[in-house]
Amino acid sequence: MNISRDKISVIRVPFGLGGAIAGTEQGPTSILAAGLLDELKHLAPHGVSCDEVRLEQPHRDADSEDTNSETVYANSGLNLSPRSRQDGIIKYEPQVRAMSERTADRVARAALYGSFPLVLGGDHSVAIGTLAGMSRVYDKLGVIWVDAHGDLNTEHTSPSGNANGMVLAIATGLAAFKQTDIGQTRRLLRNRNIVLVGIRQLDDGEKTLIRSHGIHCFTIMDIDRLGIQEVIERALLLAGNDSDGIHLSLDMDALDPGEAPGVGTPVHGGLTFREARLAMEGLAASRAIASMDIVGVNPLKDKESRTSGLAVALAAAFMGKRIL
Ligand code: NNH
Ligand code: MN
Ligand code: MN
Ligand code: MN
Repeated sequence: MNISRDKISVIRVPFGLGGAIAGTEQGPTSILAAGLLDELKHLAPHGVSCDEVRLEQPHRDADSEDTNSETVYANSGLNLSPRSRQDGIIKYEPQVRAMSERTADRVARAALYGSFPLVLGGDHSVAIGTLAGMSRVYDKLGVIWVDAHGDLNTEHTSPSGNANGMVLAIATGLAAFKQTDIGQTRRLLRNRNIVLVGIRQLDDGEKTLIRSHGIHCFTIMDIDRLGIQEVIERALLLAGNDSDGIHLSLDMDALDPGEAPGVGTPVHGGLTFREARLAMEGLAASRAIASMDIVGVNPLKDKESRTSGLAVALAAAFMGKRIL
């Protein structure tokens, strides 16, 4: 695989209804304000385009009770108040579907024209759209999922009902919400080409699923033991095995909240910026990555725009910026 990044399509998806708290819908604006396009201009010889997926209802109702889930998650993944969850429900499902369908169209169009899709979220549910769009163009897509969380809940195992925790269950056909519902015609992701990296908070249903479905998972402790470079090399082999391209999904909560505090669901003990940058360089060097999304920046929690600044630095490192 030798996939070009000479031309980049930045696709802004200002959608936050898939996450626990409001604010993430402002992620694209804050990442652009932190200077993304200036960096990319120097790195993409055939140019950078930037446009936005239009959404009808990207925001919460003012009287929404969703903020509940935030405190719940900060403490533990399990101890949930009853009203934050209803079995079998995906919160804001119609909005999530509409957003993912439009995102998929935009991503597929960029990929078909040989432009590298760089999707800016938004909460992680925007990746439902990226994966659906990429799977229209690539027959055998692999995924490297850099995150504190597994995002493998179905609508039945989810402790929150939030779509951002269900993306990979949807993309692999385990959830009731199917990729075919949003215009995907080709095969689904194969479990053995899914690789999670940086994981440190899994719900019980997710643990069971990872074990029973052969999904690869490098926890933060695996990174401590092996080193990030080795983990990335292994991840590329696993995600790339019999694949024709790999989607890289970067949830900024993979980083340690000490360095990247501006995320919806912070979990302590995360990647350092140095590890994340080395990961980006290693991933870029393989030329197997066909698309990327950067999600989870919540400007309302991002004092001094630290997290959006790191998102820009990581995107630039991935696109080829080097210290020397
Ligand atoms: N696992 C939890 C859930 O299903 C939290 C998911 N939140 C994330 N995922 N930020 O990356 O709701
Ligand atoms: Mn059901
Ligand atoms: Mn995530
Ligand atoms: Mn996460």
